Amino acid sequence: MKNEKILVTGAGGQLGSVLVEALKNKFGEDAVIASDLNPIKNYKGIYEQLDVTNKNCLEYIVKKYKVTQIYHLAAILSAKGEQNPLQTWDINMKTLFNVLEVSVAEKVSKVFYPSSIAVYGDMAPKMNTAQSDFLNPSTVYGISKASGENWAQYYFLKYGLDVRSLRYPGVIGYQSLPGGGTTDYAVEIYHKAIKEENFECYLRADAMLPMIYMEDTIRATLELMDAPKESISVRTSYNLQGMSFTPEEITASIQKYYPNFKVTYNPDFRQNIAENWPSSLDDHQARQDWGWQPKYDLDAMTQDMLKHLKEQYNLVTL
Ligand code: AKB
Repeated sequence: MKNEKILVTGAGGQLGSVLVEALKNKFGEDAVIASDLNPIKNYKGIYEQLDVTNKNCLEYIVKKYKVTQIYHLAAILSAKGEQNPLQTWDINMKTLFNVLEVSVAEKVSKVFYPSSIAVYGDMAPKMNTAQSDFLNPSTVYGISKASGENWAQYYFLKYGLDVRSLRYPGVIGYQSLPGGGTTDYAVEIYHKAIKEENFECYLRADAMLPMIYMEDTIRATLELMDAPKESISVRTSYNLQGMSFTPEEITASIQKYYPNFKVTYNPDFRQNIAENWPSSLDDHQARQDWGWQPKYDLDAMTQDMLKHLKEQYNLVTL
């Protein structure tokens, strides 16, 4: 294995905080530079405070560590993004352009750029939405991701920059809390169940969305980044499906362990966002090109989430 130096932006976030640990396990402590806008509480390892909208700072860090790979996770997500659309566009695009430009200039060998199911809108079929289905995103986050994917492809075609990307569904994990997304309810609901509190869901009971367990998410990301360059046929972003469920179905899955757990429904603006997203994705291209195969379905995820959250909350394990 070549001597990699891997910069992760947004390393304090829901996915970043888990990904940096996986990268450290794979490449070694000294190979990973975690960066975030804010200090990461209790982080052990190399850390740099970094505002990725500042190109000079990014360039300084890339040069300082002779960075060979960047995982660019810093972004404003779907629900939070709607509070200030122009600022969201600005931040999401500026950070991406800085990463792409600095990567070309400093000969970074691989870049990971997360996209999202939010790239789809009401013109795409709901079920088994295909890789190539029409993209008419309804949120500024979705617009920035749809544009970002195409810019990623542009930098690959024009400069040969090896940018790879996944369209993440809602990510669910016990290790960290999400922030600002439409799919966040599917993490919060487990915490409420464990604490034996009721949960008020901001989506409708039947709002089916594609989701994925954290362990599968991390594995998919590393498998994509490990795949031989020749096998990557999609240079915009790969559809990635883990599982699909509604709030009603995740509740039923939790109630197998917590029969008294109660959920009420009070849909807000996030329901409109969810309505424009696919219910499930066709990810055969990822399966075909680099062997993608999810391991967790809803019940397997519930069992694992509850087991780990119980440990975190110091309760008796399942
Ligand atoms: C969000 O809800 O905004 C994200 C996503 C699906 O990209 N979790």
